[in-house]
Amino acid sequence: AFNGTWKVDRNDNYEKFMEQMGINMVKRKLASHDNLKITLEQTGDKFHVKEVSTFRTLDIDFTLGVTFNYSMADGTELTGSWVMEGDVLKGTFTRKDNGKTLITTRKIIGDELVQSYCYEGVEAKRIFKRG
Ligand code: MYR
Repeated sequence: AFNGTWKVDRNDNYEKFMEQMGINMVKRKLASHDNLKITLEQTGDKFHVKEVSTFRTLDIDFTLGVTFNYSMADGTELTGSWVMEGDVLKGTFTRKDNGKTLITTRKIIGDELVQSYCYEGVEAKRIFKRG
C-alpha cells in the first residue's frame, strides 16, 4: 500500500515542529518548501526509500524492527527503527546529540500518505500525494 512515489502536498504545524527541533528560521523557511519526494518500495519486511528534495538525494534501506542510522538534512543524526502497527508504519528515533525521542508515523488515508512527527510534545504532519 505504501509502494510508489509520493510528493509532499502540504504541511500541518511543520514549522512549529522544526522550531521545537531547534532548527533556525532560515532553514525552517527553506525546509517547509523542500519539494520532498519519497519513493517507497516494500519487499516483505524490508524497505527501500529514495528521498529527493531541494537539499539532497538519499537512498535508505531498513528492515522493520531493526535499528539504523539516519541523518537529517541539517546533519542531525538519528538512530531508531520502524515497525508496522496494523496498517501504520511507526518509527521511533533518538537524536544522537541530545538523546531525545522523535516519533513518526506513515499511514495511507484515502489516496494520500500522511506522515506525522512528534518531538517534545509538538506534533506536525506532512501530507503526500502520489506523483
Ligand atoms: C525514512 O524512512 O524515510 C528514513 C527514516 C526517517 C527517520 C525519521 C525522519 C524524521 C525526519 C524529521 C525531519 C524533521 C526536520 C526537522
